[in-house]
Amino acid sequence: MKIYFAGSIRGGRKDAPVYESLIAYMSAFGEVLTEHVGNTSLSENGDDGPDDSYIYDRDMAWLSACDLLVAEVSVPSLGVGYELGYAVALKKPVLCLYKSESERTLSAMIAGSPGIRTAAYTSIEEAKRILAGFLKERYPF
Ligand code: 6K6
Repeated sequence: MKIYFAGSIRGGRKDAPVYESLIAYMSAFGEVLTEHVGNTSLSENGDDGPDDSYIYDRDMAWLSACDLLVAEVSVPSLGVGYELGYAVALKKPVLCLYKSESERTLSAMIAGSPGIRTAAYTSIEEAKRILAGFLKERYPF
């Protein structure tokens, strides 16, 4: 199973440790194509990395190749929103996780999309349980 994980980079790296932990958990179920999203030493700017058109082309190729997309959307990100819309257009199964304590209300374009399953969580353990249910539903082991 090829899993595309989406999380904020230039939108802000506050939740990078959460992404890291979710990616480590999902790696037991399949291949996470976008492991770098959980790299806690990645800066918001990425000036020392590959250029933007290289990143876009590579990520779009991974998005086309993935079996499903999981996003953590507590920190709003333009890139994650773009990826979500693209994955829905490709009819990929999509799960969006967000922290229930978040002071923001999830965008209606995410919460209202019939192609996106959304789930709030209060702890990493709960997020992992939701993830396991979503992944096993599609790929029973
Ligand atoms: C490192 C630091 C900043 O930029 C980098 C290298 N950039 C990226 N590398 C890989 N994927 C990226 C990069 N920038 C954005 N993405 C994709 O968009 C990821 O798959 C994330 O899910 C999403 C984050 O978008 P922004 O708008 O928060 O950056």
